[in-house]
Amino acid sequence: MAGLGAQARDVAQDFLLRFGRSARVSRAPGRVNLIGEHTDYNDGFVMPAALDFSTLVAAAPRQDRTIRVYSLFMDETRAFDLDAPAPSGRHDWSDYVFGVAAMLETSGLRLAGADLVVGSDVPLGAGLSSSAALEVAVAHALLAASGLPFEPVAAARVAQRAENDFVGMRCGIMDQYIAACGVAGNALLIDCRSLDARPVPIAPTLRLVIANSHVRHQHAGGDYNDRRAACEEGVRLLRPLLGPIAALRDVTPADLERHRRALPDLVFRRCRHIVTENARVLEAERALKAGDFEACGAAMNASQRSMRDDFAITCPEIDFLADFAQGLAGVHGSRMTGGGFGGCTVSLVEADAVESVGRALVDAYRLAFGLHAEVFVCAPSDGAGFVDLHE
Ligand code: GAF
Repeated sequence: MAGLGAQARDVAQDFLLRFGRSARVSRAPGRVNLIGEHTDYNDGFVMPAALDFSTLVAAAPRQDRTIRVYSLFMDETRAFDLDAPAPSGRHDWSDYVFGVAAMLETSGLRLAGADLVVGSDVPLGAGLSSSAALEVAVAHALLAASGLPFEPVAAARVAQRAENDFVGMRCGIMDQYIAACGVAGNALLIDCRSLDARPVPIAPTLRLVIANSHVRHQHAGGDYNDRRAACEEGVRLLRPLLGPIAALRDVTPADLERHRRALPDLVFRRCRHIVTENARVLEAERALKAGDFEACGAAMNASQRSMRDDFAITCPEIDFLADFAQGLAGVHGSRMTGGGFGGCTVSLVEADAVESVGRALVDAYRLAFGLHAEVFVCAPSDGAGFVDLHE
């Protein structure tokens, strides 16, 4: 992988050749979630880290109100008129760009037109949040081109709205939040209700090892929204029994067990994943801060079982990678990361075991499925900002 400065110079150089003037380069990272899956849209807790893979957007203002964007990956250009915005996306990669422009405008800001060139090394469709990285990098670039300040939490909310209302994916706030607010060397414990966050240092002796199953996740296609609907159904059925609860965040595991018979079994199990996962996120934070890596790993392993058995968002390839990693020396815990139905696992690994763990995962996965698992180590990075072209 080329360094960030070199990648940014490539994107800026393409911009110069294509549009005949110079540009500044904005960046936003993909993410890996250590624990807390599908809890974000239930007002709960999550603990992601920003990746050192990122999306870069070279941008400069135009005199009119057109947004013109070229994607290096797609080798395509698209344009959008800020004065005649489409109400929703058209199932195109540019939806993530124009959705953000449209939502920045509906939030009351007036944008300048801009030319953009987009490049990225965030793996696509791997559950590492390439779409949030694009949205937040575009928000940063468009605000800068308009001379407006980038306020990270507000930008994350706008980017989430772009995905909910323009793209049509009912995601929570986690991915956009960590892309905007990540802190190098740390995971973030995010309270998705208050939108407060606190850094959780990743000890220097630990590594976050990601294994890409290369099974593509399909959650834009409806499974994700189905899980969300089951959680909402649980809240609707529990409200008469528990009083004015707003979300599953307000339900304890004991509450849920007490009223188990008031819920269809499937809804009960979906809700059980969420209420127990919230508790596991807080336990994992406590354990990481106390240096109790065994306990953090145990919470991750329990999360994997809950995603498999109660929330039903894993798949055989992912279950294999997580189970296999859990049995290896030097691995504290392992689980699927992200929305589900494929994608990647994340393992908490002792630094000196990283190489043997990576090799063992690749070999075992090839033997079991005939597939190559790409394994990489994540260095938790900062959230969105400009890239210094001289770095
Ligand atoms: C996807 C969504 F975009 C997030 O909001 C979150 O719900 C995640 O799946 C599951 O934890 O990445």
